[in-house]
Amino acid sequence: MSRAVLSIGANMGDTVAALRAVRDHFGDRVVAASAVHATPPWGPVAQDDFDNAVLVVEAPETSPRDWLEEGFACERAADRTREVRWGPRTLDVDVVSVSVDGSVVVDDDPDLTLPHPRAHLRAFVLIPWLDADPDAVLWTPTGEQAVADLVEGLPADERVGVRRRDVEGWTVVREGDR
Ligand code: PH2
Ligand code: MG
Ligand code: MG
Repeated sequence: MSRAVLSIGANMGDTVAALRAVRDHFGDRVVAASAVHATPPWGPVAQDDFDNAVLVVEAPETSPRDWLEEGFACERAADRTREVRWGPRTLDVDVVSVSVDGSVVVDDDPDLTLPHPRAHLRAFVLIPWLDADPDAVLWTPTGEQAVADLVEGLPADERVGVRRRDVEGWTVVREGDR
């Protein structure tokens, strides 16, 4: 079984519709879904707040590359353009981590570095991920770390900036709830 943690985000156009389209695309492969969280833009570009969420998806045979390609297909369907690095976008689908048959995939491929090399630093990834899976663990170069501990270690101002939203028709599914 292949299992991927996807961080999805948008800050242009109908952001919730874009996130919903990703969820619909993965359909019953979605085994956990966080609430939508409003998050201040991280990075050097001044831009609107994002809506971010985390989906955990599972399928018997899907490779890490296939998960990424499906994310790109969702981005294309949302008319995603790549004009400015870290800039505004209609949809971003990032593969945070993949495990196959319970073993985490570690790969320094520059096209798909796994686990995502900056995930452990980003409140907009970690807080929604914890919402979807309270027992989540992230492999880092210094060892496995509970996502709960990584969230604890975030600067307080980054943590409080991430606000859980109550979005009509968006059901939160916690890992293990199914
Ligand atoms: N994505 C970026 C750059 N900055 N900030 C937030 N809050 N959420 C994002 O998804 C995000 C960002 C580039 O991928
Ligand atoms: Mg991104
Ligand atoms: Mg991306």
